[in-house]
Amino acid sequence: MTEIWNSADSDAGRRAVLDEYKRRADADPRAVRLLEMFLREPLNRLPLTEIEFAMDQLGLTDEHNDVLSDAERESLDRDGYVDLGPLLHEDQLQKMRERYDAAIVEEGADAAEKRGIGRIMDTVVKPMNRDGLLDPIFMHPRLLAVVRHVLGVHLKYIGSNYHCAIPGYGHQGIHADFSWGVKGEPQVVNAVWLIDEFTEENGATRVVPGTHRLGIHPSGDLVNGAPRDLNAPVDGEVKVTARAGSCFVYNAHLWHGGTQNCTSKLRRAQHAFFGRSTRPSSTDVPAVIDKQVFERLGRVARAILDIG
Ligand SMILES: O=C(O)CCC(=O)C(=O)O
Repeated sequence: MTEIWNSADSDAGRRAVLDEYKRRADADPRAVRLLEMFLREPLNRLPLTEIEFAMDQLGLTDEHNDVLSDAERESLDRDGYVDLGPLLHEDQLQKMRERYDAAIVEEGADAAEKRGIGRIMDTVVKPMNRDGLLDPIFMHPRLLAVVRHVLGVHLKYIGSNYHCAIPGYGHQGIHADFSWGVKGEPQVVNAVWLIDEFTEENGATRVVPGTHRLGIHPSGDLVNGAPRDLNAPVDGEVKVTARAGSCFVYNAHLWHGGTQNCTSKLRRAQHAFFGRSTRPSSTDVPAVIDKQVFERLGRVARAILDIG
């Protein structure tokens, strides 16, 4: 997939290489299916004028808007991520913690827990967001300003999940979230909302500044001629430590991963994912959105979710 994606700069070029690959006897049907999904006709559900309207309402039409500072844009371009600082108040955070803890109990530990990480998929479009408590997770203008800087105005929400490192767990191998094609223009931007403070000890995310510019996925990288040990520390990696309520946002080409929570408390985080309007979503939003959530959303929120 990576080879085909990187074989051309345009989708037309990639389609031509994919057509050739499909004729091969050893073509991998899963790879073909995934690439075809990506390279099909534009997959935006709403006309692009809706997201243009939303960006205008949020003051984000102009790339040089004042929702982000020049220093933040520079740090994003240079390092591949930016910490936007605390954007949620303590009372919001306390309500969110209670909401997530209750949802984990309701969904059941078996369904939610994966190797010591409590997870709930699609949080912001589920009934748990009927009152809008989680709306800032996908709608905060500062977060959307970062997404807009990386992807342009034609962006959309593609998924969200709650991610809670349980005491003793949380370590992940170093990875990039766009598993193929980390060369060229990014297709995805991800945000991590700190529902609890991230410290050196409690499983803060590690990132390797600047790796979004390497064009190499860590799983395809060699160290002294041998495949990289994805579980080992990477030269130059830093932990993103920050106050509860902060949001850090990264280009999905950036190398990063969760670290072990060495405290006796939960490390709660909420992730939100964004892609280009015309590309496929990880979540089929119209299929999973709760009717009451949908009904209370206005035109700007619906444009970001790309649902009408
Ligand atoms: O929450 C974190 O610390 C990072 C999680 C992550 O990178 C992932 O689940 O892919």
